[in-house]
Amino acid sequence: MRLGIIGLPNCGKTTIFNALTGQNLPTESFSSGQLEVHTAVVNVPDPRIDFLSGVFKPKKTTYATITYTDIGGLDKGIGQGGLSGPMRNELQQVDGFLHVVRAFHDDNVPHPQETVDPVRDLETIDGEFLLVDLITVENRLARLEEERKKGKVENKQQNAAETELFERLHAQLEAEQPLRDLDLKPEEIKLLRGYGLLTLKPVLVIFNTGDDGNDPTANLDYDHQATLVMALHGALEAEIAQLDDPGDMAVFLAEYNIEEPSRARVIRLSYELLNIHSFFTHGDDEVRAWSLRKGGTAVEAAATIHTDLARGFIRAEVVAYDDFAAAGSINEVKAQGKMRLEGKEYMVHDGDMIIIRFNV
Ligand SMILES: Nc1nc2c(ncn2[C@@H]2O[C@H](COP(=O)(O)OP(=O)(O)OP(=O)(O)O)[C@@H](O)[C@H]2O)c(=O)[nH]1
Ligand SMILES: [Mg+2]
Repeated sequence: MRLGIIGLPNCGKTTIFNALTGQNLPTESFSSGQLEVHTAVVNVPDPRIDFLSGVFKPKKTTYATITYTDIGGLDKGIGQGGLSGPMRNELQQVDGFLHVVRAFHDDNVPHPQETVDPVRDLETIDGEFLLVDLITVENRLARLEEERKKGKVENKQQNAAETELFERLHAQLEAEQPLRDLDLKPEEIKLLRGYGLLTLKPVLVIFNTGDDGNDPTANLDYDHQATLVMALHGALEAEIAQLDDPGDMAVFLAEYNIEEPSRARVIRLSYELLNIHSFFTHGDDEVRAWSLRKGGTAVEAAATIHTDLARGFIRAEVVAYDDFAAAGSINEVKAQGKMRLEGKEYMVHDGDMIIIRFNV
């Protein structure tokens, strides 16, 4: 799963990308207005995997991952036809957004709108995305109508259903509300997948407060579905990410009175935002966390590991992580009768330890 880091010029996207990924990309204070993309994969920290790795002592330990893409070059005006093809591609391909909003004051860092105003900036990008989606929806409606007029409609029912759906989207966008606030049915979401609608994607809003003592999330009126909000100190977090030595890190955190770096929290919220959770596989070779959509079944879990496992699925042997951690070993868990045999349709829970029995 991939999250795109977006925001107005100079809000701190690359700084936060560095903080999340431990990279050290330059963050000069200038904005070329050109599309510039950087991608990195990060491990999702999970103490349960650390514990399992300690027990099984595998050759390899693999965490779940999230990919972050720093998408530079967005600015006011893209909704008025200013969105380039390559930029559109980048935005459409991600599974969700990390929307960085500048909330720090620093006279050395120019602001494209002159003043620092987080709520205005948040609404600026939101407004641009609404416009981009509006154009997409209007184009589709026009196409549907054209097909009807020309009598080219192969499936009248489908044309009518799609027209009804796109009219609903249109009304929502005209009311300046994001599409993710509509309660769409799974089949409608599936139908819309190919259109790359931006306001349908989940968003984690991150206010970059710098060293300012304010908390812009305190009185924020921003209530949307599939939307999370947090604040962090961008530059500070990027510095922390450059410290390899745990001792240095402890000193640094104490000096700035920070309990825990925000990195882990951002990654955790990213994971939550994407509506996925983890199941585990274990063995002498590898202890591994896998991501699965919430509500996913045992056979989907099998398919995540390998298509052969799904094709030849016989059953899943499942142990809840908490039961395992309490028992301390697989033998003890079995003795306690806490290993379950489950079929294809079993709904996987977060932290399930799974062995797939299969035959191909
Ligand atoms: N004072 C302060 N400056 C910051 C903070 N975070 C970022 N900056 C500065 O803001 C400027 C822009 O930061 P970037 O991370 O490059 O911002 P960006 O959004 O990637 O910018 P573009 O890619 O050019 O749109 C740099 O000079 C950073 O050093 C912060 O927390 N406090
Ligand atoms: Mg940048």
